[in-house]
Amino acid sequence: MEKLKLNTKNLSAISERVATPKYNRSNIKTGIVHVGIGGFHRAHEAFYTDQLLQDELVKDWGICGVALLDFDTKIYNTLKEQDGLYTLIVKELDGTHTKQVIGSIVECLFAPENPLKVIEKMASPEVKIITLTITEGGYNYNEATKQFDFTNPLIVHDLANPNAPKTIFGYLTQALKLRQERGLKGLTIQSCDNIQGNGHMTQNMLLSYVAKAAPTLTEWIIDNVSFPNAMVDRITPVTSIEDIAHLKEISGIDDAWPVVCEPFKQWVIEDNFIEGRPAWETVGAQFVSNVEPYEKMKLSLLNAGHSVLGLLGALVGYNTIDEAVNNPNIRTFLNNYMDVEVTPTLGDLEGINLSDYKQSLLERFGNINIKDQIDRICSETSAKFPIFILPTINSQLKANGSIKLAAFVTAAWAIYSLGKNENGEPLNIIDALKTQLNEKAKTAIQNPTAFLEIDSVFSDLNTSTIFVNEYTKAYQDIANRGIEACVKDYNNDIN
Ligand code: CS2
Repeated sequence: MEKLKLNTKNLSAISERVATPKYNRSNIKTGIVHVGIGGFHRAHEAFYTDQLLQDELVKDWGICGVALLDFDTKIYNTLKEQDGLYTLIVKELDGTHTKQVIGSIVECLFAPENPLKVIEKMASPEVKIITLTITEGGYNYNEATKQFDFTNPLIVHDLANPNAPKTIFGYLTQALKLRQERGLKGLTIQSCDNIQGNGHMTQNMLLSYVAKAAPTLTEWIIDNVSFPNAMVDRITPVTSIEDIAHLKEISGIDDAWPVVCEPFKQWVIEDNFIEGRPAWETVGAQFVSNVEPYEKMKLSLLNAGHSVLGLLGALVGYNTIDEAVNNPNIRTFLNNYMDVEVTPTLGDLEGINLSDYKQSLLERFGNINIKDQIDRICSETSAKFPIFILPTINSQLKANGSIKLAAFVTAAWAIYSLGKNENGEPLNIIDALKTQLNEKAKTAIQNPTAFLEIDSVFSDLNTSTIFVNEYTKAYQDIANRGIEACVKDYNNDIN
């Protein structure tokens, strides 16, 4: 089969092999600027929007994808080369692949190359929404101080160089300033990151920055910009070399960076869009007035569940999440964690059957076709832990509930941070705090609580005697007997 490079020119030939956009992309206006064009955005929002654009009446909601960091050069160059097109490969439970070319990213910008172009785009009148996937750590929130971190050197840089910013806060502030100066309308800034109250977080962090960078803008933002909260969900592993080769081999499509994901998808959004929004509900998103319970459920069951499987599985020597969840002892441990420690913290979840939800998570985690990388799941645990696991521990401590299993996972993380699994093989740790975590982990060999001293992660958790005792016991136990033997005992204790 002739290999076709993915680009606009070849699209009609490609449409004979896989589904392609039915709409004329050159007629679509940019209504959304999206920052962070990694796999998740392309499997989720860009997918929903592509579905929406199939309706010939919808023309105003094309996406301009912005690559914010130097690190994003590769994805920017790839998308530019491919005219914003990429293949989405859904790995179904039965092992088949559903492929389609997504066309909703109609333009792309590389912020480090031309910051003013990005600011102008965000300030342009046709843009009504700026969406973000900038990762949990990207919000610059410090768990210890519960405030915006002004000590971050990139923030110091942005305050001194407003026209050549490096962070999202610098960009948003300049763009909103232009909108205000030009008498334009405001817009919606919508986070698509895994954070409880992600809209509130975005608003609070932006307003903290603006109070220093452009204080006269504060009132205008309060009156003219909305920040909906949202729960986003679709498991999107890192694309592998094999995925790229397979697409080329089977479908003859030469796509330098396709996206692979699971079939499941969910997007629950607070309906709070000050300048209008796409009718994403027509393609499966849910608009609700209060998204908080959905977010809490997803973060503390799915995302925390991932961390449990990732940290325990990494120590045992597994590479993928399905291997970890298909180990019956680890699976039972996760089940117990969800039932005994998380469920009591969730409160009332109207309209949701929690046991079905938990069951569906086990199935999704166990999808052997996905091969979601444990390295991906454990990456940036220092930013994930305060969002995915700490709230459960805090609620349980307050209610005198069990925190034993969460303490065990924390201890596993401390041992993981030493950098080797239980077979003595090196772990590929990816974390902004990697050095600090490793130093504390080494001290923890003698004094386990040293690990809990990283207050930007644990806040004041080390002042809870109950937690510290359970954690120390778990630490010593794992260090002496290994994960699997301990997990079995923990499971027996509960059952
Ligand atoms: C994962 C998420 O990063 C993580 O630790 O839990 O990326 C997860 O796959 C997505 O949130 C699924 O919606």
